[in-house]
Amino acid sequence: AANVPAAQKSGWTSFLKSLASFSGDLSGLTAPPFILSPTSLSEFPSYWGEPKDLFTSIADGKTPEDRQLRVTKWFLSTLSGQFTRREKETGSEKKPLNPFLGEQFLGSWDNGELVLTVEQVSHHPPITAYHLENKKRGIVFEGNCAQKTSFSARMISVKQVGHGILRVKLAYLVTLPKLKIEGLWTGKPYVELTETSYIQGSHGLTSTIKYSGAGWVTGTSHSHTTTITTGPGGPTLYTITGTWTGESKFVKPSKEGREGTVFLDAGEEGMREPISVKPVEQQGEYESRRAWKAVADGIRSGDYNAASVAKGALENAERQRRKDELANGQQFQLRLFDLRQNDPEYAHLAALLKFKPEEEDSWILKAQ
Ligand code: 0T9
Repeated sequence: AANVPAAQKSGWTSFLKSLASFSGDLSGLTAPPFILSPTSLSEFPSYWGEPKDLFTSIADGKTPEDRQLRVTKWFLSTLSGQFTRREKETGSEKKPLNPFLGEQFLGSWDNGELVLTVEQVSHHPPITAYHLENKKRGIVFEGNCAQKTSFSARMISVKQVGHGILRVKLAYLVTLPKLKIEGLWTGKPYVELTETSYIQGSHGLTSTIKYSGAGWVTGTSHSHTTTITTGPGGPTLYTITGTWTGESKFVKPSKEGREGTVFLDAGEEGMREPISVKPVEQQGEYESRRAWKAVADGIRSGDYNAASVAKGALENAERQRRKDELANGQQFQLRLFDLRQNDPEYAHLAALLKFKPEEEDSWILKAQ
């Protein structure tokens, strides 16, 4: 494990051992300091809003086909933020902070025109709900995300549970890709995407995104081939292939002489803008960066003892809150979202996709 600091080698080895005998929710596992991130998982939905201009311009789509292409382009352009940002900036994927129940992450782009609202709606298992909206343009992306992790063949496999629904005149169901965390043995974990995710429009068009990476012999990392068809398994209107970190082009079969032209350059400078968040002093008590400040400061400055003391204090306070709620016979109340079971819009879109949702995915969280 060449990338593990000498003093943390045994910690890393025992972390990998604990992984091997573990499946389900990794968030509770204790990992050595060098792999800890000062950022809470509740901040991750901001990746959906970072390509803010591509998101907002979905509303300019003239036809169902035009909009399907725009939704697909925006989705693909979020992926490098979601899955390679930490590795690019710090040299490896890191273990994010595990959000507490009711934790909030609030921020915006374009002086408050595009607004993100996030609430941690479950702690065990961790589930995050998010709502991204540009009111002026009449466009909303709302959803929930959770993960199911397992360990096999020297890597962590992560199945994302949850989905997003995008509304702009019509509705789009966005399913989430599976991921693998590789590079564990060398102490430099990184994410690769696998299998397939979909974008199903209520008008019937389907985007099917097939992910692939660098294999033993061939293949380029972070690759995808996306088709836009008239429904699942229907005739292909467009085929797009490339990498979700760089360029993607239209290839055969595609319409209107688009073949060979560039669809998206996800590596373009400035296409993803980080979210703006209030200074910590002005944040509410449940907001992520305020609540985790002492922990994050400790991780950033290398004072892991301070980080772990602060983390323990936060976790104990949370445990006490749950105990008090139980003793008083009251349940924790979500502050920003409502849980709705059996959302009919989701059921309709999932049926168009011929997709059988798992039970834990059949509900949706709506902003209050
Ligand atoms: C939703 C995203 C998700 C969250 C992260 C698996 C992971 C937690 C979930 C799926 C976002 O929209 C997209 C990106 C990255 C995902 C994280 C990558 C990761 O490693 C963590 C897990 C829980 C770990 O921290 C594993 C332990 C660590 C040693 C690996 C670096």
